[in-house]
Amino acid sequence: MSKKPPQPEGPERATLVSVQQRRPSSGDALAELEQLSTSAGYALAGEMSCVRARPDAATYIGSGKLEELGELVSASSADTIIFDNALSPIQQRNLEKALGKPVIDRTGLILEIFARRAQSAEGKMQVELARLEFLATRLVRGWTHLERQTGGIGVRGGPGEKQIELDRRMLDDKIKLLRTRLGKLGRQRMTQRRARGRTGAFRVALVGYTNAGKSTLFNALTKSKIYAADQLFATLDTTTRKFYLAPQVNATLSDTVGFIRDLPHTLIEAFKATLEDTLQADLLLHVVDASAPMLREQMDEVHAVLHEIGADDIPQFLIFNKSDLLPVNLHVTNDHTGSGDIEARASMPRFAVSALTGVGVAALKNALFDAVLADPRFQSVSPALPDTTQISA
Ligand SMILES: Nc1nc2c(ncn2[C@@H]2O[C@H](COP(=O)(O)OP(=O)(O)OP(=O)(O)O)[C@@H](O)[C@H]2O)c(=O)[nH]1
Ligand SMILES: [Mg+2]
Repeated sequence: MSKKPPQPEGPERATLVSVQQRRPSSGDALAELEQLSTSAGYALAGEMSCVRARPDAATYIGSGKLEELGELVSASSADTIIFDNALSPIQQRNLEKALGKPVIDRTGLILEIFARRAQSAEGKMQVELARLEFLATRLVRGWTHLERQTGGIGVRGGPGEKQIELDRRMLDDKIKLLRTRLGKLGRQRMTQRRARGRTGAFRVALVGYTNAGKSTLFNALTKSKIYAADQLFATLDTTTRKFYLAPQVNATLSDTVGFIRDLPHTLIEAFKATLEDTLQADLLLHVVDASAPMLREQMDEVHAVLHEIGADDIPQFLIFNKSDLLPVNLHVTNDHTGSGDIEARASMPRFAVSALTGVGVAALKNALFDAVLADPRFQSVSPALPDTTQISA
């Protein structure tokens, strides 16, 4: 029996692969994959991007590129290969066999990050549910991560049908159990939500692409110190705090998990309950990283997820954050509508802010106060401007 080679010190090294259907306009697909990989704790060991109109059924990239990738992997002594594209179980297996290393795809990578970041019991259960559901789709054709544990990579033939049946039953049972537990938590939250509803707070929720600066803005608005960092999915669990707008106004602000292109559907499903809870808001602050090259695509993605969870009819402010990174003469509110339902978005109030430096935050608070005044529940609130000395204190 061969001995396992000694584990290399430091983080696992990953070679990144991105396949585009058409010639890419920029290297942004790889840039985001880099961010995802480092957020999951990988060190980067080489990158490869290529154009392919149709994925190869067996290996996604085709034999010529696979050979090239093999050379790159051994030259850069990578431990893992990460694909930006969704791989079928058979493609993943063939690639692993050819490269002799674990291969993961974008969905697997995002699930890894979520698994690392989940803090609350509910968050952990949601991620586990998403992971098991993803795994269940991989049980087709007799290859699973479970097989890796029992048989190992490269063992000829898959596990017998009986084994697959057992694995599937085990997975199904676990999935059912998690769903029941999450359902119970959801009902508890519903009760809490009703209780909160009676208190009549004006509820504001932050939404946006991951890394847009939601948590930083949350801290700026509520004078809190929740975790904000230059990594994707720094926030997984929702945080809700009261925040000050004016003496008679009871307002709450919620920070939520960020969105990303091709967010695995199992994750949206798993997080739906928490998101739905948060998105019972009176107003959404859609935080956009105004300095992001893919800003339009990111905004479109957020609108798509909001639509999917049925939150696209909640009034929305567009917050163009990180204005400090933009050239001073660029007027952020011009040409920042995004594509898609432009008409709906054109009417959304928009603000340029820097959550980091505080520029524009007071103006945003004023607008929030106006939004509260426009709400029939707060008709008795005096329409004086909020106490700005309090705000900047
Ligand atoms: N220059 C600049 N950086 C900012 C600003 N706001 C946030 N950042 C930085 O952007 C990075 C991401 O900020 P977060 O607040 O964690 O972003 P988030 O939207 O909560 O991200 P996730 O929770 O990962 O989805 C951090 O490094 C922040 O310091 C800003 O106005 N200007
Ligand atoms: Mg955050």
